[in-house]
Amino acid sequence: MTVTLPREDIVRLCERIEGAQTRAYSIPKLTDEFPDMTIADGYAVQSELRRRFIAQGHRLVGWKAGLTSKAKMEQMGVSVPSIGFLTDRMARPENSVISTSDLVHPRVECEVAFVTSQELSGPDVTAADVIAATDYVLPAIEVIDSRFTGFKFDLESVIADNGSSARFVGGGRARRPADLDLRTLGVVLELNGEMVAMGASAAVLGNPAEAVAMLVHTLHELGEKLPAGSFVMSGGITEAIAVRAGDQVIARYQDLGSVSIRFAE
Ligand code: 0L1
Ligand code: MG
Repeated sequence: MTVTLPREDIVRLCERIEGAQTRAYSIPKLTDEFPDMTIADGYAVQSELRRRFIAQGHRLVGWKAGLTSKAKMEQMGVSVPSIGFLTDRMARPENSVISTSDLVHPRVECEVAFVTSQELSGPDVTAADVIAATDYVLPAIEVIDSRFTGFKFDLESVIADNGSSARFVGGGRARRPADLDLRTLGVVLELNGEMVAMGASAAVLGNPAEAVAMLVHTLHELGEKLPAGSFVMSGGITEAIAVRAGDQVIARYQDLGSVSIRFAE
């Protein structure tokens, strides 16, 4: 990956993203000002954001794969998956109330999360390696929140915005991956008691473990590894659904139980 922007611009763009994320306002996509920005530039901005958050005391707890299903790629008009980092400040307990006043325009996604027991690294990691290195999988809801005006962006900008990461909630029933067929897990997403989306886990690159392998490959390109004990979100099974204050969301998974959250101002 080739970073083309000078460090000064990477830092300036990171400050723009950090302001929008921490004070919940929308900004134009970064490529409006830097049309030649590359995916590597996007990851350089994301890495600078991670460095700053860690320096401020946030703890890195894992990573997320994004844009890993056809539904998501079509919804957002991109053709390549992305990765982003997860910190303790983004985690929320199951059944909790998530505040919308510190988010711009939140959406929810149903995902399968992996908790690893061994380090994963390198360009050749396979889905089988991921499964062997996974302690357990559990159902999760990701709350994404693009900071770009109208939720409109391109891959370079959204990678800089840490893949729209905002909040994540794990819950339900944790299972050993060897006891499940990770390709055929069904999920139904309910918003205020009505089904709004459904799908099967194969929507995520054929098998969510493939998305985790892709994430490890991207980390390798960035000079990083996935440490043991990481919490990894493998990507939305369905398209993302917009939520607002007052909404109740339940994701019901086959074999993994359910996860619910509420939204309030
Ligand atoms: O988790 C995701 O798939 C989100 C990736 C970024 C694109 C978006 O905000 O929808
Ligand atoms: Mg997601």
